[in-house]
Formats: sequence, C-alpha cells, structure tokens
Amino acid sequence: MGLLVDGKWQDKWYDTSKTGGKFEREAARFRNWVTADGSPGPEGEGGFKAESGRYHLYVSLACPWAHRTLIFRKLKGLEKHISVSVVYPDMVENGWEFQPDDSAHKDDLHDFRFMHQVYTKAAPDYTGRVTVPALWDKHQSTVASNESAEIIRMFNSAFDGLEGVNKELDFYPEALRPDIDAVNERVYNTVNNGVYKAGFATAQDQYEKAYVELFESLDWLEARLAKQRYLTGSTITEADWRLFTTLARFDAVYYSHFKCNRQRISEFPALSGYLRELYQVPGVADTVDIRQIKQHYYVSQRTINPTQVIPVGPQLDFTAPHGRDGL
Ligand SMILES: N[C@@H](CCC(=O)N[C@@H](CS)C(=O)NCC(=O)O)C(=O)O
Repeated sequence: MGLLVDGKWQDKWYDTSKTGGKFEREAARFRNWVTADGSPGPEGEGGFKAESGRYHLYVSLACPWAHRTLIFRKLKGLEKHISVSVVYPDMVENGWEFQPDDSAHKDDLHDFRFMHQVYTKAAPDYTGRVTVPALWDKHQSTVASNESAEIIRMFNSAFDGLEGVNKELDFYPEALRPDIDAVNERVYNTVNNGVYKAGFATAQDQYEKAYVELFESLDWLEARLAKQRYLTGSTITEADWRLFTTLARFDAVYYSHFKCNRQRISEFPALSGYLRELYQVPGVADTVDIRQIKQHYYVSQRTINPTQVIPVGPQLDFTAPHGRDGL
C-alpha cells in the first residue's frame, strides 16, 4: 500500500494525522472524457474518440469503484470493444500488482508487474495514489480517466455507435438526471465512501460520525425501496448500480472489517431484496467475485486486520428469490 511521489513508489498507508483521524479520499487525477467524436468532454483534453479496441480497462474485482465500470461494460455490450486486465486481490507493499504467470491477473497490454508502472508510463513524474479503475488509451499511450463515476458515464453513451452496443439502454436518462444526481451525492458521501470513512477512521469520533451517517442513509434507502422498485422510480439507473457495488460487499466485509455493524443488509427487507434483484440482472453475477473481495480487504488492510486471516462466513445467497416483481 503506497503511492507515487514524482514517479517514485513509496510504501505508505493513508495519513489521517492531519485530519484528526478522518479518512479523506484523494481526487482522481486523469479526468479526460471519451466521447463519440473525440470532442472534449466536461473537463480535460479532447482527442479521446470512442473507437473499438482503442481502450483498455484496468480493474480489481474487489474494488467497488472498478466494479461499477465492469457492470457498465457488461450491460452495454462493450466487452468486445474494451479489453480488460484484472489486478491480483492483495494490495500490499507495492500497491496493486499483476501475476505474470496467472492469466486471470496478468497485464495483457503492457505485461507490467505493478499497476504503478501503468501510471508512470502515462505520466513519468506522477504524484498521487495509484488506483483502479483506470481506462488506458492505446493511441495516446496514457490514462484517459481514472475516475469511475466518469468512466461509467462514458460507457453509458459514448460508444453507442459501435457494433453490437446496446444503445437502447440508458442508465442516465435526461428526465431523471436531477434525481439521480441527488441520490448519488448522498449515497457517495455516506454509503459508498461512508463505509471507508468508518473503516479507515483512526479516531473514535470520526468513526462514529461516519457510522451514524451511514445507517441514517441506509434507513432512508430502505424506506425509499420499500415503496418503489429502484432508487429513482421504475427503471434501473446509474444510481442503482452505484449503490449495488457497496451493498454486495457489505455483509461480507464492511459489517465486520469496517465496523459497520448496526445491522447487515440481509436484515433490511427492501434493501436485501433489491440487492438480490440487481445481482440477478443477466450478466451482473459474472462481475461479482466474493472470494476476491474478501481476500482483498482482509489481507491488504493490515492496519485493520494485522493477522490477515480471512473470515469464513457469512453465507451469502444472492440468487434466492427477490420478491420485488409486485412493486
Ligand atoms: N475516485 C476513484 C477511487 C478509486 C479507488 O480509490 N480505488 C481503490 C480500490 S477500491 C484503490 O485503487 N486504492 C488504492 C489506493 O488508494 O492507494 C474512482 O471512483 O474511480
């Protein structure tokens, strides 16, 4: 676990000493937008045109942020247009790494050993954390974007002109945008990142603040999902997929490892049915790997789990009936 400073790798855990024990997530640095015609997006440079075979996605199957991008790649039909490499679940002294002899965790594009080499290839003097997901542009030989919230927006529409892409599927429809944005804001701050704020806090008050806000939001989501099928109404949107990746990890990891233990998702009737329903959307189950998820958190985060022992439970069954058809 560490970061790059002027292009050199340093093995350092998150520093919460300057923020009173509070975990603050660093903003992503590569913020260009892939667009249908290569015109510039909301920020960054232009020149990143959506073309088949041009982009390569680096992910971890453990990471909830990378998971979003895999779901969009799958559901939009982008698999044959955007290749992917999956890092090894353990993120220790050298950060994310590949296993060159293991086809499941190989860097198929550069054959690098470490993810930080991808970042320094893009920017030799890079300073900052080396995170997944990262969307590599083979033409410009750089990271186009390493911000999942933006990568899923690109996947949602920029590649729609390519063969076999499901252009009918729109997870960010115009009419629902204000509602989606509002839900995302709260879910990001208190749930997606909220579990990390609880788990990485190094002061009691910071942990408790995150814990309270997290469960207030889960209660709010539970009430909403008891009345309507999805977060913004009767169709699945980006807001649902963003919540899904945190819910899928909750009982196996966040409940115990991050001390988010007021209750499990399985104890929320609406949220647990909703989680199962999203899991059962064709293609989604292929993107969920609970074994790698557990291995990553319990082995990598040694300040929280110094023994690196991975708990055996809980028993999860996301394939049970979801009971949400009537909503
Ligand atoms: N803002 C980024 C955050 C990505 C992120 O923090 N990924 C984690 C894995 S779950 C990571 O790579 N962390 C490495 C580190 O912080 O050093 C996004 O949503 O794309």
